[in-house]
Amino acid sequence: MIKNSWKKFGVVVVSLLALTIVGCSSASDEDKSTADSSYGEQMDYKITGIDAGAGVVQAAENAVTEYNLDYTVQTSSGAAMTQALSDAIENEEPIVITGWSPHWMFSKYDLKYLEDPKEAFGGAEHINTVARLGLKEDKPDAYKILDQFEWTSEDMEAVMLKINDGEDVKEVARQWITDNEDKVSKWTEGATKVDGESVKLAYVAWDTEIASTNLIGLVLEDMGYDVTLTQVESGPMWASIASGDADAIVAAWLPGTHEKYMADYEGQVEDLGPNLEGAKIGLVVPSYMDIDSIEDLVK
Ligand code: PBE
Repeated sequence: MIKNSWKKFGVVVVSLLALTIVGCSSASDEDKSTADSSYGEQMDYKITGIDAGAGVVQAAENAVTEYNLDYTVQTSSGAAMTQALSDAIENEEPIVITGWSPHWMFSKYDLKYLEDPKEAFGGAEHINTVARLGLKEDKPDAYKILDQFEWTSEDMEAVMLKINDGEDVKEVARQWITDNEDKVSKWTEGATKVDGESVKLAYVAWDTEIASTNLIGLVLEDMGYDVTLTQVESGPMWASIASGDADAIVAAWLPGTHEKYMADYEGQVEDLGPNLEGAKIGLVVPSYMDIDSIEDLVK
């Protein structure tokens, strides 16, 4: 209201009080640039994403279309994304990232998922172990261990946090195995130790998969396997179990995130079921941001 009356007043006295009017118009610009209306500008209309092959990036691109957002999804890597998040939080600046759980970032920072009424990011996810065809016959003990591998979001987050704190991945995995003998012994139950047979696991450098793949790799090593962990991109990871170049992955996010990969390789891989329940993907923002839903990004 004040703005309007000043505007009208300004029109009347424009020739006499030019300087005053200049002052007023800049004040009204300031009024406009509060809270959510300026978030888009401050973020350059960018959603900070990870690698292009990630399902969460694909889902974010779908969300941009479905919610008619004026944003682009900037691809980079998991490490670059969490660095951008940390920088933004340090300066209390707005940022929207392609997030997922479990993840150490929820313990380290005060964050929230943006509500997703159109379900562009799907619902509850689980992480499955998927093997190449024939692994059961070729390496029955490795197959058994991989098949019996399951843990919780809390387990995984604890491992992720320590790795993020800078501890050596192998040492963190070793410590977890020592502290969780009861769980690990269930994974190896009924499996016989081997003498240096090879097992190849493929994974992507997502923090979740760095944790799980290193952990199960070490369990297999303890059972006598000669384990190779190969870090690749998302597409090649899936291709490697279909071609038989890798024996297994513990990184299949289903039913939504890797739906397309799973469909592409139907009949060419063997799904051993969930190793973790209660996973989730979505757009994540610092809690100090004054928005709650993806729909709020439209403004
Ligand atoms: N993630 C972590 C992956 C799966 C594991 C959510 C970043 C993805 O989006 O494909």
